[in-house]
Amino acid sequence: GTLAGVVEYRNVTFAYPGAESPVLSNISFTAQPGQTIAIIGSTGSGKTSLLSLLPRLYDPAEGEVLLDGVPVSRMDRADITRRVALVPQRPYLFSGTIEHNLRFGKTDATDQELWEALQVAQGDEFVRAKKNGLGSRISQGGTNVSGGQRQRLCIARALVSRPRVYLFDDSFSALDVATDARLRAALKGITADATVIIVAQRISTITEADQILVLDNGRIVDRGTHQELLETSPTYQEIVES
Ligand code: DGT
Ligand code: MG
Repeated sequence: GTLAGVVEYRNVTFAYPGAESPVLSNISFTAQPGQTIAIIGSTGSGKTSLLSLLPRLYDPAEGEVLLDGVPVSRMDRADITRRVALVPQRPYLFSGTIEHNLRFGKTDATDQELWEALQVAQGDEFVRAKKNGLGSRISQGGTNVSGGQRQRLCIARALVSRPRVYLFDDSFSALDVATDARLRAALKGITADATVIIVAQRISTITEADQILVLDNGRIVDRGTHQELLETSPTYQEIVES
């Protein structure tokens, strides 16, 4: 079908190589195209580890991660990368121009596509303000742009690649609340029929998610909408109040 991008985690347990105890235990959920699934939980609860299994940065010890019904363990990484864009928690920029960084996942993207992605990511203004615009140089690791600017460029890079599945690992935390809200509103249009999985710290980022998974010590302890969780989940209430 045209709406590919179904993500399913089926009884997934995962331990880092050499580690004794698993950081994820029996994780099961499904994310459908058009949906936004949010993952929330305290630091070290396993959010980044959970995301890392879809692009196969690691493979689970037990259970399966499926993309459109096919275990990712049977897909090659290039194929997954075409369909899944991960915006990592520590967004990384290469030395080279902004343009080079944005075209990473789709070398034939037009300038217009780059500017559209930047606009959605709330990064067009600061790029436009630079003397060389898209041709401005980024130093290795992106140390000559701010943390928030780096995040926006990495979000724009993901948008340029037009994936079926977006994974945002805490990608909005360096943005102020107003920019975060503007970015997510703009994102809605461009990701409308994609599958979006968002790890977040800030409750306001995820109140509109179709489903929120509450992670605690590597387990999904509660799941539901914001309203449902407010009524049923003590762990969620604690996070809201913190
Ligand atoms: P955050 O980003 O601070 O909110 O925390 P999470 O929820 O993203 O947690 P995560 O998945 O980074 O870490 C979960 C656990 O796994 C935590 O005990 C640290 C451990 N861990 C994370 N990355 C690695 C790794 O590369 N190697 C090993 N051995 N352990 C790791
Ligand atoms: Mg993390």
